[in-house]
Amino acid sequence: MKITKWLAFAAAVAVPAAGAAQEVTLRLVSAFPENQFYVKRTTEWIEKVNKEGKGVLQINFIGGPKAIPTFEVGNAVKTGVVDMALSTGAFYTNLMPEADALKLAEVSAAQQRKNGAYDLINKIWAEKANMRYLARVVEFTPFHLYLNKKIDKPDLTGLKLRITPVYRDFFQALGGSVMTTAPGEVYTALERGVIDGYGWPIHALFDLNWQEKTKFRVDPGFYNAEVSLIMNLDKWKAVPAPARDMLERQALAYEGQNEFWKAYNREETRKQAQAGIQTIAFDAATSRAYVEKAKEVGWAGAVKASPQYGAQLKKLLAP
Ligand code: 173
Repeated sequence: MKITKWLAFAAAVAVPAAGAAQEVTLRLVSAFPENQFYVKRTTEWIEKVNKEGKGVLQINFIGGPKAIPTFEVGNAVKTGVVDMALSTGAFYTNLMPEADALKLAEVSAAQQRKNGAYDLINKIWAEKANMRYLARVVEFTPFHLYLNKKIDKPDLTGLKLRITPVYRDFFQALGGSVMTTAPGEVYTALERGVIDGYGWPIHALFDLNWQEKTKFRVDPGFYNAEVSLIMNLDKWKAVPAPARDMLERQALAYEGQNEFWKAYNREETRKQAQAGIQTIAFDAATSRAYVEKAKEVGWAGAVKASPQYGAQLKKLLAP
């Protein structure tokens, strides 16, 4: 062997032997805009992972929808263009309709890990989207209908509403016309008067300044907003065990913070009132029927879209 060749060979084998090459770096994108609080929470989590994961696991935050558009993030994870994402299922129903069913969960993420829902989710996510579902980092958070026109009953006839798949069946069942947009396009749609309202969680209005363009919130809320960390399944399998264990532990710890949302949501509700957003409330019977309708059309849609898994998901997520 020539000396130069030998040196190259020695360098190639020496690196793994020294252990340095075992550190794994994963690339993560957010399907939500970078100025959203979800992203701040996630980048703080990443900082913690990177501090504790030196030599084992590092996560590299690539960016938000400017890097990969909201509704393309799921496919980017599926195909391995990126390793991980922060997203909600509604943004990747193009890959599998089941993704949107997580909004219908009535049991907590912690309970889902115990009752088999988490395992079922991982079976479906692996089979249909080549994904590992790591952790749910938003829950205990209802969605609401926000409006700029007043209504006095749950009739959305004549109203044009911005949606994602989360709200489609429900708002249409109430007579509304709908158009799908990513969160990043809502402000402009409100400003131009293209829409009369939109679906959104009780929180995170202020992140995107929508309070400036919003007159009413309809109460009560419905469903259970879901935002999760997902990962490319091939990458998940390829990562060395120490890094994978650490990732699993750190993701679980992030999910374990979800109680946080309860107090945060109370505070956001108060801030909305302070910002002049008026509430539209129905009487008790109408409110009950409104929430029941949301649930009924939600599950009907989920079961219709997935004859294979819809009923199983319902049994474990909303027993
Ligand atoms: O309205 C949305 O963009 C949406 O579907 C969603 C889902 C979870 C959290 C926040 C928004």
